[in-house]
Amino acid sequence: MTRDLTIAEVRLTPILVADPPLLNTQGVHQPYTPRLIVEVVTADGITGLGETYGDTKYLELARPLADRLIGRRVTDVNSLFTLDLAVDESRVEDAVDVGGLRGVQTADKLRLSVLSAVEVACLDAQGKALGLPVHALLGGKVRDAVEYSAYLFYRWAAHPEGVRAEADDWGAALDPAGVVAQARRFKELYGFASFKLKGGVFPPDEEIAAVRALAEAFPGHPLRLDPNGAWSVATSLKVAKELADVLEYLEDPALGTPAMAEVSAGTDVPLATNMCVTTFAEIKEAFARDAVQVVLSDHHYWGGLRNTQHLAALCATFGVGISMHSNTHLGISLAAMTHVASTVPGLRHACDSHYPWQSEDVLTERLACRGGRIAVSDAPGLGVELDREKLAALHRRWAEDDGTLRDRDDAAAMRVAEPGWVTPAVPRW
Ligand code: GKR
Ligand code: MG
Repeated sequence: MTRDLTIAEVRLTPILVADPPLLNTQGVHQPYTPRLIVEVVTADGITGLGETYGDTKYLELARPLADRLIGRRVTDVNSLFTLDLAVDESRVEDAVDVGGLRGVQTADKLRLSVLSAVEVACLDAQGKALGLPVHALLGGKVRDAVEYSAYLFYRWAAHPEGVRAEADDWGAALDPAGVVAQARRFKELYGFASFKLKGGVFPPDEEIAAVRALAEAFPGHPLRLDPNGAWSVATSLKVAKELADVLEYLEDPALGTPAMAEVSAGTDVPLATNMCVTTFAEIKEAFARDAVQVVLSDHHYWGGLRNTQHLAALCATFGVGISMHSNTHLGISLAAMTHVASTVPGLRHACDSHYPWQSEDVLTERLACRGGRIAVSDAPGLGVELDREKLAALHRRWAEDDGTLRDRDDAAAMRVAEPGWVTPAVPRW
């Protein structure tokens, strides 16, 4: 049967998703974080799903794009990236100056972050139309399950008093014992074998002690520490020296390629990044200077699943490792990450995912992680199903918000507890 794969409708649903009080160098997560769910519906009534960042600047770009997708075919993925999308430049802050957590912000990266959700939705729709999983559309999986790492955070037991938030029973983790307890629970629940600690929160000696405690509790398990560029070169080298025997890699110890290159020259501990190599334009200098040994791709800002494969090929060519970065995301993105990760031959490091921290989702069934792995779905498309009631409830929360939570701002969330808080200058230590 010939299918009509013309896009007849595009639905954009901004939502607010519960997020625990996870700490990072800029502040603390808001009680609710914005995401955008994209549905691309074909003339035949097949719906493809995509997901991306949901802050206002992404929405402003997604809305006019949605109109321009009508009449195109879900198979026309390459030409999506030739669409001329006008970005309001005032929305593109220089994140390096404010110590941003996901590297430089450019108009192009903003465009790619929105287009990636459309690309994923188109691939989901194609897969459903053809009866093929997304990994098959990407050339086929080379593994049946993708390994993920536990993503440990320093955290408070609850958001500040008086703030509307969803409660959880994880308790506080503000010292080595708390971090180890969190890691044990993650291992019990999901079987994770490697552990990443989000650092840059406490003075480096305290974070070194936490990683040491993890190494004692989980001997031989790969460990990572990621202060999001909060340290100077000297501090980075000191931490690398003290943890050299237990670290799988150190992630973005210092900010930017020149500083990372200096750190890299002074240590044998591999350096990973989701901050200094976040666009194709940044690869040449970083690889030429041997500033990073592992690139953590985020299919949202790299521009989708096929761009992630291109990135993986470049990394393989230059002998640089690849794995996946994660930011607060739901099951649609986790499914997309798992499909693309399953197709990358040289994936040798467990991928990151915040997903276990997200108690809410828009799917009928959450993705299951067993033995630290997520099975690669062979069902048509992404292999996930939208739960419309859940989507509507999370959208209602977004619609009822007075605007304070629609743009993620970890420093503003921190000011609720510490009124004088400003985003720390980098390097912080
Ligand atoms: O959500 O607090 C956080 C993380 O710090 C996140 O924003 C980073 O982008 O997880 C990310 C990372 O690996 O740097
Ligand atoms: Mg990172």
